[in-house]
Amino acid sequence: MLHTSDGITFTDRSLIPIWEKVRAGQRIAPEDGLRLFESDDLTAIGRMADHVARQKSGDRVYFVINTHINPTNVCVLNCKFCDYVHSRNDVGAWEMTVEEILAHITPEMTEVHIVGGHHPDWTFEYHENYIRAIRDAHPRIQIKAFTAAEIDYFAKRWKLSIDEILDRLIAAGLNSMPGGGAEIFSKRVAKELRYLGKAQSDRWLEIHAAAHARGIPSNATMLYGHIETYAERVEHMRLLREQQDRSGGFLAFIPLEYQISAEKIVSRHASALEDLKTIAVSRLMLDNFPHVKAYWIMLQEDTAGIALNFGADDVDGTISTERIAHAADARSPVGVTRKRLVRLIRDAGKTPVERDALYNVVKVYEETDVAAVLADEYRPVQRSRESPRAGAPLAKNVS
Ligand code: V47
Repeated sequence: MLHTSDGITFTDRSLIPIWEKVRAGQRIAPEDGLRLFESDDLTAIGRMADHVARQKSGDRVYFVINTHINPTNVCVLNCKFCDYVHSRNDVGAWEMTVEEILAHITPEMTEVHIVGGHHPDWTFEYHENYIRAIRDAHPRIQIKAFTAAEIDYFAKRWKLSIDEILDRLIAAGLNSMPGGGAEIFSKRVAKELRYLGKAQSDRWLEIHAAAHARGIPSNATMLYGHIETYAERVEHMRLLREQQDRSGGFLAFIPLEYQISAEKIVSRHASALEDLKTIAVSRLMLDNFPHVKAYWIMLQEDTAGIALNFGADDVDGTISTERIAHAADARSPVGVTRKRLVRLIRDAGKTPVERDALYNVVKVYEETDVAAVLADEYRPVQRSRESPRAGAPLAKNVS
């Protein structure tokens, strides 16, 4: 039997009290989050999440012209879900020089996202140096670098405090931090998937809080679609929501769909329905997060497009050369063009908005701009006078 409540038709009437809270702008409880995950009424859950996303962002969906740089894949860890890591002497291990890192950046980019392995021999000064080199070469680009897991590793490896690490990185040019390394905040899962050696929830949250206290905003991720339970996903969101109440610096939440790694923790990817539900429940649980990202690299573009009507208001960016998901089973391209993202957002019935790493608006794409982009006639405003660096991206974007 169908039940209609203020514009939403429910097949699962147990969701109506949750909708009443959402409509009234009240916070939903962890039990509500669990109820949503356990329900099959995906359409109603999506409509509720879209209501929240529209309240926060209207019909805007954000994207950024960016690149992901992974300076090294040498890593002391051996997480079961990760195919990216290598030992130093493995075939396929890489270690970029500062010049190689700089060669990935073009003047049109407003964000550079940097995440790497926990390299045992790279000194903290080396990391500091390439951040400073990027800042010197590209004074206006926003540098989003180092997960809390990497910062924790620098602290342990080089016996530095979190405060000193953050202060030195900020002095070198850091603007914000990515949300990786959180995985699922659960000791049980950490043990089974061999990431107990990485910053666990308290430490991960402490590092983000320290960044927020310095005016450095950050993101938060959640790796799902492996052995975690719905209750563990909800607990992960609860911890993030409470941290956001305390420190307030999270910009976006990004659910990361597990890409099948060599160890095949599960044999199939999460279904598109599961992806959409996860996006929608995050939007409903994380009432104090400004944005939820549909990360097209891991969701695939089709699902990411649908997610824009299930609570997501961001698709990340052009990315240029993604390597972490593509070390595993990612079926998406390694990067895409502005045109492709504008089309993805427009096809979802939303307004594309180009942003920088801090969500400052670079450009709202009105109808005429969308038409120009799709006709290959759009010319972006040159943001700076920096001359292009030598070298080319490692792989071509898909247009
Ligand atoms: O920390 C590793 C995860 C993360 C796999 O903050 C995997 O804007 C799925 O954090 N399947 C890196 N995930 C990516 C990341 C990220 C991406 C986009 C935007 C932002 C942001 C952050 O990827 C790692 C780890 O949690 N990961 N292996 C895998 N097989």
